[in-house]
Amino acid sequence: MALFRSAAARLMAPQQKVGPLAVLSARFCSASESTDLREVLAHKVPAMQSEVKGFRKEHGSTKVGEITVDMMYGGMRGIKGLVTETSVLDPEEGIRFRGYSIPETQKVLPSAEGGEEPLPEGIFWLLLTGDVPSKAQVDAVSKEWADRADLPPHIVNMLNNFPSNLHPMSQFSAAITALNSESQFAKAYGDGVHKSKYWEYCFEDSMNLIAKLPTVAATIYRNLYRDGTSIGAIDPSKDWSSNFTAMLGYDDPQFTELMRLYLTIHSDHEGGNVSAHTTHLVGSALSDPYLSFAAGMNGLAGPLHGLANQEVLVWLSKVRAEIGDDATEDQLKEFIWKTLKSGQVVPGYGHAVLRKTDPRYTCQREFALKHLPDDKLFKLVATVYKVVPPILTDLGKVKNPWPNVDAHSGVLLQHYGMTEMSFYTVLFGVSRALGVLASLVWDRALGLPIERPKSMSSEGLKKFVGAAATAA
Ligand code: CMX
Repeated sequence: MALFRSAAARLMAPQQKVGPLAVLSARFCSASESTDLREVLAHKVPAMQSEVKGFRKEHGSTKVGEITVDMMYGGMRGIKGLVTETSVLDPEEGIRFRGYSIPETQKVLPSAEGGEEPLPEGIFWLLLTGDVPSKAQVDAVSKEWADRADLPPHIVNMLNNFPSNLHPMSQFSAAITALNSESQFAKAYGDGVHKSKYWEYCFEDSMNLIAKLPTVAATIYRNLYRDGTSIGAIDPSKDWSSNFTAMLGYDDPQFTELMRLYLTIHSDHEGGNVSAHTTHLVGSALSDPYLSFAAGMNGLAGPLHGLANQEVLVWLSKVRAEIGDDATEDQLKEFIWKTLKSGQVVPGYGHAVLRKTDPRYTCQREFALKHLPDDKLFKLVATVYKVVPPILTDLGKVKNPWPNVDAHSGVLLQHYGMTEMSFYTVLFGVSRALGVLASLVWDRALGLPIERPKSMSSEGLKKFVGAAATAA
């Protein structure tokens, strides 16, 4: 079905294009070469709208699964209840961004001059349009984001007045909420814009918000960890990550390369994870993109989701404090059992969907093997990778004993001097904007309605399945 055919397949086999899509792609060839992302998208939206309309007309009542009582009590695990165009997560293989695996993404997306890692501007283009962008298209996005990066004074004042004991994620989310003073979507809605135009305002807000996130994040970082020193001016000739690392106060080009990789791979993980689902849910009430994304960030700030990258470093620091840098496998095993017996999870391990090592972990490990093979903390992380999965498997209840993305990100950041672990989830958040806001634009383009699943009480559910009434 054309709707679900991957972009990779489309690009790799252009001769196989048939039917209306072939005609459309030929007709819009010049549009697809445009460096104006909004224009490229404007050509795709009507085609996708009519494709979805036709698909729903023909297959709208086709069943896609069944719901069990356990799924309802069990965090809706496995329920297929959302449509997300930007990426799909396979339990065995991991994430595919518009059809591309992580290694493929690293290969096909443009990189910076002299660099090897993909530019996050490219993943945003890919997630939003389904097309691999050219270097000229990616450069145009870098320029647009640099032009839109300034913060209004009330946000700077707000950030400068937060107490230093307010967690960076709370500061990040609060600033994003307050940025909705700039929302073109909210203004257009208030002015009575026609709903067919919602996606255009959602796109503008998303571009502005993404552009401003590094400035917000760097201001938080400088206030908390660098005595409030100035973030400096944005350089319009630099890419998004270069400007970000410069604002944070780092000048090592390898750290900027790491940031490009980091911001690319954390961007999207299909639609059901807490940050993506929350952004989508809140957006479905036509809350503007700032409010929707801030809500998603409050979910990312949970220790079972994005905050796990901070938790991993806290946990590793405890290992180092208690056992030292050169922990043996036996010492580690003992420490892990102690963690489990005290009723805590091993952070960075397990996943609600994945059933193998997260390819986002693997690609960060490859980066470490290439650039910091002798780093002591990396060696510790590598030993933890050997020791944890058999123990979690022995527990008997953990569905996925393998590491996720958060098990590896902190060690890389530490190597380049970013030791402030409570800031790590903010970096995750800056990246996550690329995926969830690309999805939000499509939500509005496809006219998805307010989300409102049905809930039941235990009593009602028991009656429904014919179980005995509650003893109480
Ligand atoms: N350590 C110890 N126990 C774990 C575990 C871990 N890493 N992962 C799962 N379990 C336990 C669960 O707590 C659950 O125990 P109970 O039945 O006693 O409640 C049991 O194993 C079954 O859980 P599951 O079905 O395997 O996992 P879920 O889908 O419920 O949860 C996740 C997934 C990620 C929340 C869980 O694996 C976890 O808590 N991991 C550690 C935190 C973490 O790394 N989170 C980051 C995930 C990636 C991200 O979103 O950024």
